[in-house]
Amino acid sequence: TVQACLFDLDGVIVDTAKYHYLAWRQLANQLGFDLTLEQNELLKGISRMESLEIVLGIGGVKLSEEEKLKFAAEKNAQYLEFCKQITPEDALPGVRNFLDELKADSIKTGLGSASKNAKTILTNLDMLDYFDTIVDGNRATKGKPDPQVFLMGAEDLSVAPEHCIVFEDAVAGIQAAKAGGMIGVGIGQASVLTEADYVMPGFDGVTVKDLFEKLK
Ligand code: B16
Ligand code: MG
Repeated sequence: TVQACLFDLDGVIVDTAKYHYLAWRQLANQLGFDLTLEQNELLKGISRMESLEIVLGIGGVKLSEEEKLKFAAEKNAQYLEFCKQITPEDALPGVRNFLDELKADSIKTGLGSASKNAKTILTNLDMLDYFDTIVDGNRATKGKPDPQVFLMGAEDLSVAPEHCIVFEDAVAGIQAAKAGGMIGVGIGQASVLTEADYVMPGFDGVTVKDLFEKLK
């Protein structure tokens, strides 16, 4: 039986992936190369500094530690600038309703995000109090695919991992869920999220009852 649902933020609750991409691409361009949408897939669910390493690897650019911190801060400032336009309307279709249904069914909810900006974004969405616990990039020390972020969430909620569903749009996030012994529901394409237990394009029209039936 499912006792808790843990949600990734970027790409599951809100489409901030496009802002991350724009900000990383701007940085890449500044360093003299381009970043494709396909390459951006590699950055989903990955921490800021690890993402920077991947981006620099793509461009074959070597920087000092000091420069890396400077560019990461610049990327984040640019990202936050884009995020200012996020309003409650930007929650992805069906997500709010799904969370309401979970609450009505007394199923606990948590956020498990690699982002250090998670609370800012949830505040812009006016969704901070939709979650019984929030584990973000400020609390977790290990990035996905390490299960830490989700295990901390399950522990906060006092629910055993096998009774948790994780909703994730990133390959690394599904790997984290599975490594933690949880059910991994992919948000996106089955051809990309091959390790997920079940994949759906989003929450639009999805009811808790129907989904739980499908996972049996
Ligand atoms: P920040 P999630 C992740 O969030 C993003 O998918 C990933 O692209 C980003 O690099 C990471 O957060 C860190 O974000 O720079 O805001 O701390 O998908 O785990 O909610
Ligand atoms: Mg994500």
